[in-house]
Amino acid sequence: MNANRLMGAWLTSCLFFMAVGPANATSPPAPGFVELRAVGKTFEGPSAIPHGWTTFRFVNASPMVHFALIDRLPEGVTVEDFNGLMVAFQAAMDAMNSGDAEAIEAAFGRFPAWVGDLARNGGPGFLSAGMTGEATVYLEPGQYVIECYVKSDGIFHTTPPGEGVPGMVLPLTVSEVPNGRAEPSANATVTIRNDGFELTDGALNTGRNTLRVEFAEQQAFPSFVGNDIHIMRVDGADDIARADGWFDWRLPAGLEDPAPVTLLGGLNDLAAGEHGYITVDLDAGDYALIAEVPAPAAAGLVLPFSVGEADPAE
Ligand SMILES: [Cu+2]
Repeated sequence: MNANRLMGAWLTSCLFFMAVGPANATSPPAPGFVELRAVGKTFEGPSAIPHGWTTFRFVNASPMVHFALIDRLPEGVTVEDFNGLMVAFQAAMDAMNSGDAEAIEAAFGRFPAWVGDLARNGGPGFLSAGMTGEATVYLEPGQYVIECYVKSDGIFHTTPPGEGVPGMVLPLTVSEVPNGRAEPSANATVTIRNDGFELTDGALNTGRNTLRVEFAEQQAFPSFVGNDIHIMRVDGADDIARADGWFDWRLPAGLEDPAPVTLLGGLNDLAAGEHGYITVDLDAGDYALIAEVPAPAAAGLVLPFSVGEADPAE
């Protein structure tokens, strides 16, 4: 957009603002709020934001399940380096699908040494097609990427679709400028330990909930994943078992779109001792908290819960 068109757009928005007041749909998000959209297999969102408590309103405007994991890049690692790592992950996945032990070892051997230094900084959890989720985390100034490694036809969304074309990876610079946002308050708290979720304060209800998530412990699985939390609907007796088999990205059907259950968002990994928030609207019904780890039920990282009145027709 050139300068004249920018000025024109600015004037138009000023006139519109004067005409209809602050409720107009073109208002930028309030400080500390970011709108992130999943469109096809790409993210749309800002490239730079101020630092502080930040709510990511994640709009899944695609026909696929997605999530938005925020990684802080280690010092000296570029977004291009990160996209190179995504190529290595796809090679490892392809080798695992072929069952060739030598190829698997070779693929993992090509991972850069810094892969273990990627710092996870939360971000919105798994969200089914067409839904909107909200997660709030504290972001320090730094260079981040937001990634989604759900698979479609065995290909991670993060895998670059062509030379120099990034996959579902959105670079995000968090500046030294503070956003001034106060920390949210919550109506319930869940504490995550390595062997389970525990509701440690308050309760989840029908309607809007803000759930504080305390990462009392964090762990590193061999598949590079750790403790996190996602909210799924439980519509039938087998739903938890179906989800349990889906949450291991190393399996051919693992994290493959579509998910076998409806996913309402969540909060990706934070370090031990840190906390963040999930905001979610719940209808009366049955749900479960579940982690994206291999065999979450056996790991203890599934917690069923219900809200509201039981439907007498069921
Ligand atoms: Cu995705």
